[in-house]
Amino acid sequence: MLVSDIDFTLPGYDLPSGHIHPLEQITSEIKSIFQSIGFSVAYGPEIDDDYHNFEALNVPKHHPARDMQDTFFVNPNTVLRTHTSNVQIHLMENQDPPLRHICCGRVYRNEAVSYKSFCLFNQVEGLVINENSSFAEMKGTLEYFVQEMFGEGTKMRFRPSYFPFTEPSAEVDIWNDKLNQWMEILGCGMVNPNVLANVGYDTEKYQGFAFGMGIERIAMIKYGIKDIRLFYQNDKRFLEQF
Ligand code: 2NL
Repeated sequence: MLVSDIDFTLPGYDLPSGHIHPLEQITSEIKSIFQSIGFSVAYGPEIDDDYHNFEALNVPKHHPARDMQDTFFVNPNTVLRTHTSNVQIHLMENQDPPLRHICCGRVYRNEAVSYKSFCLFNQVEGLVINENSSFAEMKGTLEYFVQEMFGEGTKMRFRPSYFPFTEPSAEVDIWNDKLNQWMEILGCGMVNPNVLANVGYDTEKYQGFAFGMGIERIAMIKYGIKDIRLFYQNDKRFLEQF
């Protein structure tokens, strides 16, 4: 074939391009929403000691979460983090208030795998510490988040709950019009003074609020995904829908 036989004006081949994983898309969206109201983003270790994952967070020695059935142990004093709160403990140890951060990343749970729970999932947690943070400010912050994430006018409610690291604690539900039911999307509360004392903060001067949510859960509710394992199978038929 001669070079003169080639038609250089023909369009080239269409190369298929990859795109961003749905979990990363949702994480970016959540980060931008909180960054727009002054939160910084923090990261930390996925393998940590018992102290930073449990003890400092006021999770008592015999709490069920510390059981072999719920936590992956690297050795008796080292775990795969079960939430991203360990990052916030490191942050508070290294930085004086005020604090206004979210942290995101992978967390691990030694649970039976099913359509609704996987041994690994992604979390976003937020932490605000200053001299006058309040439950009302927490409600306003999370209401803003829900309206941005799920659309203006999304109906939501706060429901009393319990976590060792917050007191009082609440869970947030949003109303799902299609399924005609409330869906739980996150947990939150005022940081337990024991946690503040553990990192050396003056509990007479400082208070704060915190919240945590599972990213897969947010994505499943937002897009109507029925099985958490789909996020981890890299099936193109699933991924190409996002
Ligand atoms: C959930 C609930 C929550 C927190 C996480 C937190 C962190 C520190 C101090 C106090 Cl350092 N609290 N995090 C608080 C309440 C709830 O997560 O359902 N996550 C998936």
